[in-house]
Amino acid sequence: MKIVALAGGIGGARFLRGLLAAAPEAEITVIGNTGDDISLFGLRVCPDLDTVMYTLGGGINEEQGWGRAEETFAVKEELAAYGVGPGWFGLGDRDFATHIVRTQMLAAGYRLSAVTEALCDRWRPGVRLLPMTDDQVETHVVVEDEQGRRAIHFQEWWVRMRASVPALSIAAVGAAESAPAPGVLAAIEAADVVLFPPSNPVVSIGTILAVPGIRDAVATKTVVGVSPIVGGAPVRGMADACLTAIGVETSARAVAEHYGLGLLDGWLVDEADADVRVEGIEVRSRPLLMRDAESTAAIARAALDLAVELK
Ligand code: GDP
Ligand code: FO1
Ligand code: CA
Repeated sequence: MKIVALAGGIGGARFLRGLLAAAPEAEITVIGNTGDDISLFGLRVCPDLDTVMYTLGGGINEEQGWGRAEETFAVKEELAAYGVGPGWFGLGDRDFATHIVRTQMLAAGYRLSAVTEALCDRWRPGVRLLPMTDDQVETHVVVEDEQGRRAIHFQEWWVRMRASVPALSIAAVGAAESAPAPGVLAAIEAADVVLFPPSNPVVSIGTILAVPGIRDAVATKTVVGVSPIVGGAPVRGMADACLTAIGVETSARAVAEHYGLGLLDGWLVDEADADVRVEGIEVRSRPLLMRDAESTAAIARAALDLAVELK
């Protein structure tokens, strides 16, 4: 069985670990969000690709959900001693090595997809990990505070401000002019089913779908999604602030309606949302908290079973 999954960071990565356990024989291609990518200290950082790579490759900081296990911060401290920021983005020493390798390869002319493949040669994530595009796409957020109205990088809004200032709008800058990375459309075409893990519907899945060609390709497939919203709130993070910015209510039903009939065939919601109905979409309720390996594999199994049933 060939499975394509779109994925953001933590929610996507944890679901994928469950999917690998639930379907060890499957050929899984992951299309990763690169809208969160940022250049810091001259280095290209790809948080969502790295979160998937480290999580599936056994190098993730499990408690935090991002960054490396057994991390140290000597470089960050030395930069701070020079007064060189930003200090609000926590890059660790081990993680820095990934960004150095990536930046060096990009500077040598390799595309991000080739760089990601090279990094995965070390981490062996057990899936084929493709960036959504090799072109630069960056999510920016328009905010207004005492400094006036301005657009800032998504990471500044999310990590530095903790989304404490409302997003007036969210834009995937460069998305409209981008093209899917090599292999992306072919993988979708060849897929038996497409899964949406419980990733952020706006800045993870939404950004991937904004790359021209990807939404249309996905729409031709049997697609099953897992709700990141449980009982009217995100399980973790501030996805509610992103949904509010695009005028979508923070509920499992509203997210399914936002993806829409043309895209989604099946939708898994938590048992807390068992009463959710969405016209034209097959909704099933299951415990959706990824507490451990077993509960996460059960969620992935349920998503896959529903997709095969709807095919
Ligand atoms: P990010 O890029 O690190 O923000 O990660 P993703 O976009 O892949 O996923 C973020 C989403 O995962 C958040 O909106 C959370 O609500 C959701 N999430 C995290 N843990 C769980 C869980 O155990 N169950 C469900 N259903 N959603 C989860
Ligand atoms: N998230 C934080 O909340 N604080 C950080 O300092 C931080 C650093 C960081 C470094 C590398 C990386 O790959 C991810 C990192 N993240 C950090 C997570 C991440 O940037 C965000 O949670 C996601 O991009 C939001 O989707
Ligand atoms: Ca992300």
